[in-house]
Amino acid sequence: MRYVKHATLAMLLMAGPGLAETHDVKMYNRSENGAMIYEPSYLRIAPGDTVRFLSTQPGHNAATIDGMIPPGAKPFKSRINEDFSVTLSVPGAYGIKCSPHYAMGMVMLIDVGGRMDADLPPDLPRRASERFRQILDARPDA
Ligand SMILES: [Cu+2]
Repeated sequence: MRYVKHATLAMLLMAGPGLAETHDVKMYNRSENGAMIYEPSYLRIAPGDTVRFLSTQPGHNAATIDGMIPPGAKPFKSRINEDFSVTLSVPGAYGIKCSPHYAMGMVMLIDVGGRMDADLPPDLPRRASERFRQILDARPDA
């Protein structure tokens, strides 16, 4: 009986909003890691966490890439030069692009809920595909 009570409390705590985190992503024309780049370019977060895209340098946005969000997840697209927050609850891999700099390879990957192997669609711009491969290879447990 006592165990059940504690398990219920633990479940309530895990489901509560108090433990959800916010992760900042800065959008740069140039950082020490390259040009047209999200910092960081890879995030692993828990379902229900929020990602906040910061317009650190002007000219960028954050939008989901068609075919690179999990089934049931909602696409989003922020406005250029806008700080934008989105809460991601559906587990899976989210490919994010900067609309004006997609062809220049300004993309990032958000893994919600654990290690997900992102399938790269075959029709990505070449430089976006290259950066995704770098991101995938550089993951902590790649
Ligand atoms: Cu950009």
